Amino acid sequence: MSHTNNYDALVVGAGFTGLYTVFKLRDLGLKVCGVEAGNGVGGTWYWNRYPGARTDSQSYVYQYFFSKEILNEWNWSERFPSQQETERYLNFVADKLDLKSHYKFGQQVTEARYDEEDQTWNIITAEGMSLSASFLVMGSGGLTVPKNPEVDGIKDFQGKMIHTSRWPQEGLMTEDKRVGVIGTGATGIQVIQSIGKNVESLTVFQRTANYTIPMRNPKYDDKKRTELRKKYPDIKKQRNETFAGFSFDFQEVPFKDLEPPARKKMMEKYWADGSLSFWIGQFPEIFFEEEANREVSNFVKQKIRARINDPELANKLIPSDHGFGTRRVPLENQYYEIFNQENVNLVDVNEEPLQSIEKNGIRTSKTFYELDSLIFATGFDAGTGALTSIDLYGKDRRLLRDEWNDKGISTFMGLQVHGYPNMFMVMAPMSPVAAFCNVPTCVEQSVDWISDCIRHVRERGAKSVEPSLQAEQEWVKHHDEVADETLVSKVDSWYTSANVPGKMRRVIPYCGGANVYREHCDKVRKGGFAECLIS
Ligand code: NA7
Repeated sequence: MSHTNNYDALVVGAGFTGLYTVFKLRDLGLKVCGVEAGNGVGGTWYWNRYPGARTDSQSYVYQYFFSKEILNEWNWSERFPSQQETERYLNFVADKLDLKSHYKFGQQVTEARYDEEDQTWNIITAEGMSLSASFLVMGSGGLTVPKNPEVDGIKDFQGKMIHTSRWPQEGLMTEDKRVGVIGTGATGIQVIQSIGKNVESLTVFQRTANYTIPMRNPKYDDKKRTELRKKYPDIKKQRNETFAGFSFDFQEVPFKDLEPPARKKMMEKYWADGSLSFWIGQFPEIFFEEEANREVSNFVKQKIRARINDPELANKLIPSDHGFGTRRVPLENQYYEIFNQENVNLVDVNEEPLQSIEKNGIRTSKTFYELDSLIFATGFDAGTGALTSIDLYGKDRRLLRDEWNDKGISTFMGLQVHGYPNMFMVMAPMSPVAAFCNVPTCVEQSVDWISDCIRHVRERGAKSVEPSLQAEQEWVKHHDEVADETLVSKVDSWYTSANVPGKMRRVIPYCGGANVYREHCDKVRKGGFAECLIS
């Protein structure tokens, strides 16, 4: 085992969070080491290389805004960039800022342990590396640990079987094959619409139908890019001031003040935009009021129905057990048209439960589906997975996994945990970036806060910082109160931890808005981190 003990900060992950953290902490004068399980930078955009993977955020907001140079030099080719383009962008940033030289790649962290005497964090990787530093920043992502379906016989399947987030670098041939896809969330939808045209047959196993919005994804030319660049100062400001960190915010006229035809007109306008603005940029009432939610849900249902030839099939593809926007709304591109093809079959696993995976297919309660390839688009142990899948020990040998299992998830603004001094997290539970924020917006905000906190501690000549138990409990209370008011909290999804059997139910993302969250964080910073125990 190799030992290297003289870092000031360890940063786990080389995605949007990790890269910016390494940059910021290096700028602060810290000796920083990044540790990444993958063999390159990208995080989510390194791992999720399944067919059709792309962002659901517009490229002009889904990027870093801290560097004018990067904003000026990087040229997006379309409104919603693909995985490949986003991965290239993050490589461009890492090369431009010379961040890769700070990383140890191909190192999977398995343990992080706080040594109270030395006030240092020690981490161990599966590959046998051991590192230590005063500060630990977990930039390991909110959707990192894949969750396979709970079906017997997974190991028996003899064809190609893969979780979407572990797609091989060299690709996976699905052309002219009999392919099964389990899962119809944001990922399943992108896979299905991408491979559906070229496979011999596609069997989609659906547990919950989702609402979707048709993506409008024009290509960008130099003229368009110049036009967008002129808007970057405004967009930067808007990102910081809006509910979800986008360049749009909820429209201001209350739902009830508009007559139904005016509401319909409004919905058509947002629908035509082909972005998430229909969800988190239109009527905020959809998150709180059943009636408003029903009307918007019905609008979307009609849109979906109009595209499906067979009315019975439409009934299956239209959500019936939750309202619009209470789960993550994916953007789609010709998703429903795929189901009009003869070689595509939709299996509702509520009517026809999955019984077993066998050597050459899937058995349901009704029949057997022969398959050459099986794709799990079954999501992640969201929010907590990256933190609880490793042995993360704080003070008094507390294991985070056990604490969160026994007492429930608890964090201070999703950034710190009491009892885990000098550890910071981004995209962790109880921050908006866990789901209700355009990722780079909230990543920059959170990392700036972390870097200010570390600077503050060092300037005071202190060595250790953690939130007080009281501050953490107050945040949890506030988080829960805000969440309980929403319709989101009443629906099963990864937002409510309901997708992982046995996981304690709790809303994962902060639902009060990225803008309001920013104000909370700023207040703590301006108050000299009085909510923290610094020694
Ligand atoms: P999601 O949104 O968690 O979707 C996972 C899908 O897999 C969803 O349709 C699940 O049904 C389905 N699933 C999971 N387990 C099973 C079993 N055992 N049987 C049948 N179906 C199952 O993950 P994604 O990867 O699509 O998206 C994650 C986020 O990435 C997304 O929100 C974006 O922000 C990017 P369920 O809905 O639980 O009934």
